Amino acid sequence: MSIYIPEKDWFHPPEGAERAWIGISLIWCIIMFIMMPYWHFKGKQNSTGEAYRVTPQAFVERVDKFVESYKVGEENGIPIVEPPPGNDIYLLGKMWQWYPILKLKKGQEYRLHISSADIQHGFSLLPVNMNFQIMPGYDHVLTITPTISGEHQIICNEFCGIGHHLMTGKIIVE
Ligand SMILES: [Cu+2]
Repeated sequence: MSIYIPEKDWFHPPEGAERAWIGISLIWCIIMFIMMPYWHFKGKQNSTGEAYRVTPQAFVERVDKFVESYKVGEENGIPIVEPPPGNDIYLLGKMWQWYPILKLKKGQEYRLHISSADIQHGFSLLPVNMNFQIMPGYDHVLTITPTISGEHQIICNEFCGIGHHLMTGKIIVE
């Protein structure tokens, strides 16, 4: 709220430093705008947004069938699953674990289906800074080719309740 009535011709076009800063911020906005689609393709960290509707129950059934078919071991009660390369593979987020542990072959392509059995979770693969929102009701599909062998930790980066900090998982690449 102004105390004084503005003079009649109150508008003066920006000049000097003000003009320069408007120009700089505008150019930066345009760079950021171009970077978004550019990095989507060049950065190789973003999914193309391939997702399908699926009920949580139906997804859990698929995961159970997948685990039953390719289970090779167990760690702390969580099955280790080694599917043949090229296959559809499944990962379920639920309060509060990532299920099951996936054992994959380096350099082979897989179709990774991720979904949640209950509420929203955040799939975060370390240390390669890949982050995806995992929603119940959506089968989020990522076409992946593991390039780094070793054990990769998955954490949940979307607060999902009292056990959120315990919600870790694992992908083994060999
Ligand atoms: Cu969480």
